[in-house]
Amino acid sequence: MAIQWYPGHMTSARKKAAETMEFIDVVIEVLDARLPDASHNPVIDEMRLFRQRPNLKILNKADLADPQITQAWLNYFNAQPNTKAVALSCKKPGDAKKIPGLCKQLASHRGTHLKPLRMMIMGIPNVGKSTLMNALLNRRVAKVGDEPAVTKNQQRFEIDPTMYIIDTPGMMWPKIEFESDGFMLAASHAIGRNAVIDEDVATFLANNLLIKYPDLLNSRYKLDAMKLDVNEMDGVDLLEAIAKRRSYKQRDGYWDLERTAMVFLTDYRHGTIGRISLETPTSRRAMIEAIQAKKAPGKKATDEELASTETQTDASQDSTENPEI
Ligand SMILES: Nc1nc2c(ncn2[C@@H]2O[C@H](COP(=O)(O)OP(=O)(O)OP(=O)(O)O)[C@@H](O)[C@H]2O)c(=O)[nH]1
Ligand SMILES: [Mg+2]
Repeated sequence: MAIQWYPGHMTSARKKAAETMEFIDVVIEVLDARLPDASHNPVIDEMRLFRQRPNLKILNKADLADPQITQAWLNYFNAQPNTKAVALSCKKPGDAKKIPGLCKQLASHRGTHLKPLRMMIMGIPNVGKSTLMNALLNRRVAKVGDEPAVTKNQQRFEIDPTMYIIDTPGMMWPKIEFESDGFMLAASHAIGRNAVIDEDVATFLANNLLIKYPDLLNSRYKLDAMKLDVNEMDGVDLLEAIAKRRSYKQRDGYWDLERTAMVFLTDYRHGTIGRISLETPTSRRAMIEAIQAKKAPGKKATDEELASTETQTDASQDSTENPEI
């Protein structure tokens, strides 16, 4: 079933962001470097384009993403008009410091005492917007936390007398179009836990990583030592193997897959499995084209068919050599 999450405070956050858009010069859109397009909120583009504001895209949490794939995404975004893209890790002191300079390049008419540069940080929940804000200001002005929807209100801060910056609450959009996007967002913890079943999300992630990063899984969970062949396993097999290795059993004797799912998701979220990207520009394009072809007039696909297209496209993409990375 498709994942959707649009809590009430996001409607007012959206309204407020649209109002503020009139009075800012550059939108700093924070994306998750592991899933840059799936973590892009289309509503932000609608607001930004309506006011014709330029865009600095930050591929944040780059320390957790596959570096070659991140480079492919930077090339992709930097080819877009009125847009600059950089990859960084807000946790590395100094990484965020290049942002004001880049914003100034996008709005060169601003940045004086009389006309300060006005920047607004936007993005989906839990991508690191407030962490970025704190890094830019060198002090802890905004609350951060490893769960979605920590920030509930806009906050404005002066970096120096020639520029200021606004932090905003993480925003989702009312309908996530592709089922696999919902799962990627949930795996990366951009979606509240009340909207998902952890075991389903972990199974999706496990299936995805078995195709793309079998060696990382092998070394993290010592599958070889358990005489398991990573190429012969599916997501549920992997979760069961982890449960077995850690002796996570329920009282009734079955493997505790709920606990295992949380452990596996936490490993991915903290980068303990390794540096992982869930999509590439090529896999993204192929997935969308395949779904559009199935939706074409005269060919009415079922939800199950569409869902399987999303997974298969990723599989075929990553089983061949990717010319972009
Ligand atoms: N590994 C890593 N973790 C990061 C990075 N930036 C932020 N985080 C972590 O991501 C989590 C979310 O950070 P926040 O700054 O609260 O995210 P936010 O986008 O403001 O979230 P909301 O206010 O809920 O929308 C925290 O646990 C941060 O420590 C990064 O570059 N790398
Ligand atoms: Mg925040």
